[in-house]
Amino acid sequence: MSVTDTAEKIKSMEVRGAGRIARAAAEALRDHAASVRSSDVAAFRQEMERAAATLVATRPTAVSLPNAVHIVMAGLEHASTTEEAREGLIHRAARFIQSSQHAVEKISGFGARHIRDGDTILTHCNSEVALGCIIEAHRSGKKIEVFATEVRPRNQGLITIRTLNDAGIKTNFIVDSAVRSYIHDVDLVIVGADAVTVNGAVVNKIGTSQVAHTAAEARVSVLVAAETYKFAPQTIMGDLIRIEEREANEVLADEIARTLPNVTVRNPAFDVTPAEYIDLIVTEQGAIPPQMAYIIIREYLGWGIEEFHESIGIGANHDE
Ligand code: RI2
Repeated sequence: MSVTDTAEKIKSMEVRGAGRIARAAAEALRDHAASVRSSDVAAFRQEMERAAATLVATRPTAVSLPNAVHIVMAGLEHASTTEEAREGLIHRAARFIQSSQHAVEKISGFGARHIRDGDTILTHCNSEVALGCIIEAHRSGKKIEVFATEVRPRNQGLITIRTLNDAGIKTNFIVDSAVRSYIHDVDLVIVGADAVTVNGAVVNKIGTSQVAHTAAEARVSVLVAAETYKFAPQTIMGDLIRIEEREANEVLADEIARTLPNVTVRNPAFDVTPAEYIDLIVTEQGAIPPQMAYIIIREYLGWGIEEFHESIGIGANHDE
């Protein structure tokens, strides 16, 4: 798919979910690299940077998107010919897509081990990896039941219940505001993540922090399933994750809004759950307490650290 089409589909949420967005961006860069005709390496690089910027600008919150783009674009400046630049980029894109899929499988296996036979799990929104854990537990023969929220305003819960239904998992579908009414029937909350910050806070679909707060009050564990490329290196440097605020008409139809001139619709797509409400983050490298987020950023997203060191004058080759 072209860069423009991919960007459009990510913006409109036809392609959605932090992992899927990341893979779609890598695919678009790969296809674009294959089609750019320029034989001048500087012009090729410039064109790829333009494409990368178009993709990154589509949705501001899921760091999987800029992380994926960064991984695919890395080293482009060292290529001396267009062919070398093209081949390198196509190779990195393919490797990213493959390792992203592999990470989903690994997290599903690790996460499933935290689910016990007879457990009831609550999930919010539609997370490929969170569902992977639940489905893997079911596949391994554990008898489980799920509560899935509706997820206003985009109703991603509908995708979740279809997937759970097709997997043959007993599922209860509830409105978002019913979480506290059922939390005592729940043994474990599992959600995905759009971003994990250096202090272990998890940015995920709006309502996740209410779910986690409710779970903490009821002493129900909260598990976050997140690939390492959802951790945000820029938060080391103090940058905040921007919470996307989407169109008002996702919440209230324009014709009704027009009759209510004193009403402003607010529609943040994500919220922040502090580390203290999270028991574990399950990554493809294993499960960590959220307070260890810095280690993941340092070990697996080292480029963020290098940039940090450069920014404070330690130098890019500092080897810690
Ligand atoms: P996976 C989604 O965002 C949801 O917030 C979900 O929890 C998160 O991405 C992670 O999804 P949106 O694109 O990568 O629906 O686990 O706004 O599939």
